Amino acid sequence: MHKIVLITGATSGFGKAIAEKFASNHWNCIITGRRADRLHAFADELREKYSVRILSLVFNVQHKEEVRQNLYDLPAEWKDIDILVNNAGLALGRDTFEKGSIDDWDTMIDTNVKGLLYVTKAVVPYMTSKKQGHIINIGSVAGKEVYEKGNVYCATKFAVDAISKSLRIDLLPYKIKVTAIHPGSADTEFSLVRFNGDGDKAKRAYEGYTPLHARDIADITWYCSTLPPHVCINELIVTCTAQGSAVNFYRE
Ligand code: NDP
Ligand code: 8X3
Repeated sequence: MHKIVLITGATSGFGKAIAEKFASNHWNCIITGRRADRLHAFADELREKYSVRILSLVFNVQHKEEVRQNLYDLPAEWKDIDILVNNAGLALGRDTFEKGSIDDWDTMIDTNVKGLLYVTKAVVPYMTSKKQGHIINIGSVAGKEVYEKGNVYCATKFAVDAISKSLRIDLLPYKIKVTAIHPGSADTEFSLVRFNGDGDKAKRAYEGYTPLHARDIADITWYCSTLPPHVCINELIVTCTAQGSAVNFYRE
């Protein structure tokens, strides 16, 4: 019987690579995102390449009603979710606090914190009912150390860290694993989004060193997901070799 993984934010970057990793290992996948064309095309590609079943759900994690409509009461064949990967998220801007945009703050908090909570609240009942499951939250080194001009993005990722720790405790009676993966700089669409589509600025973020690739995070997620039932990686910080903290890089 194929296992089921639900991955939020699978239209690009980590989420897309994680979906491909699980599909290539014969897992059925529920993939989500807002960009419908990309999501459905990716679903077709995975079905074609790996002969697995894919459910693609287009919704915005910021809106609890959309989350409710899409994830509560899933079709019977999709209810048995083994793993939830809370990956959808973003940074907007890199400004000092006094120059920051309140709208950007709202979007980051509504996506990275409230969106993760809404999705988790919808999916946890499928896991508690069978006393089994695994929730993997994608945090960040920004949730471990604050850095200059990181303010609200860092705060949202500190929240992901706190939610992961407290979920792990609350869900102990249900034998549900909770893992937080905290990546450093990775070359995805993340910087393009952060710098509002400015490709030059985004490129500069990765200049002079080899950043993490999305497939590195997919491999690590896969490793965390395939350990024996009694083993749970609580949290894991991973950077590229050229990054030594949230802000220290060796650029050549
Ligand atoms: P990408 O921009 O490549 O991917 C982000 C994904 O999140 C997209 O699939 C996007 O889909 C989805 N998403 C964003 N907002 C929403 C929303 N409101 N509703 C639904 N889906 C949404 O970036 P990454 O792959 O790098 O980012 C994935 C996660 O990793 C994020 O949580 C990010 O904070 C974290 N991270 C990234 C690092 C990096 O350097 N790249 C390092 C550490 C952590 P769509 O736009 O179609 O909705
Ligand atoms: C993304 C990595 O260093 O831009 O979470 O905060 S960083």
